[in-house]
Amino acid sequence: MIRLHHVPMARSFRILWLLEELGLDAEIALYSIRDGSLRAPDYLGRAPVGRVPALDIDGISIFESGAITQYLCERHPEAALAPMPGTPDRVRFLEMLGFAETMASLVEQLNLNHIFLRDPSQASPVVVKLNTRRLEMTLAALEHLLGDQDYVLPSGFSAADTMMGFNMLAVPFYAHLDPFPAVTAYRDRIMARPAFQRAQSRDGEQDFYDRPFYPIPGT
Ligand SMILES: N[C@@H](CCC(=O)N[C@@H](CS)C(=O)NCC(=O)O)C(=O)O
Repeated sequence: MIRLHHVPMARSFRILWLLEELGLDAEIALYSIRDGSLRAPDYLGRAPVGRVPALDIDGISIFESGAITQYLCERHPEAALAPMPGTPDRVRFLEMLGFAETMASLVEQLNLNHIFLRDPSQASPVVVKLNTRRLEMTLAALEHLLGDQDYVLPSGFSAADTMMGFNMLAVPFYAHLDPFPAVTAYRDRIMARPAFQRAQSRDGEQDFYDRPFYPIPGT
């Protein structure tokens, strides 16, 4: 049995969705970022810094969403969700796995400042502004990369999109998408995929965002 260690609306959604795209049955072990369960010794044995996702599969446990994504693509070459080494889209695919994390790490900084600080007055408006602007830069880059493509690779849907997909859920809490029409259309397109919708129906209730948008303090 495959088991996904998951927090609703977190990077583990990438894997939840990819498993659906691959038609793989998986059990979900649910955690919360707030209750300390990710720091339990048993969980740290799977994911050494207590983050999700981790995936139990084939008698091993894997952490890091990019590594899990590559492993699942290699395990299921028939699904053709990753261009193979030596094929034209391979470099772009690898870039996008990393770029999805560049974007997600900016969301993470904003989560820390806006949501997870115990004393919200400790949030730094300068750091929030800087990270928001850097996040907008990643959106501008994605807008340019997409151009008139449907997905991040010219050849069509791939596991680079399941990596980027979680970002499309989280980014709108901190950056407006209106200036980025290709990104907006991309977000609508991925959310319309049946596998995305099945993943969303299994995602669970998130317990951190409590409003639709978090502006830079003082703006
Ligand atoms: N680079 C890692 C990042 C994983 C990560 O930071 N996950 C967040 C949720 S989106 C987490 O588990 N945070 C818990 C914590 O920081 O305590 C990956 O892509 O798997």
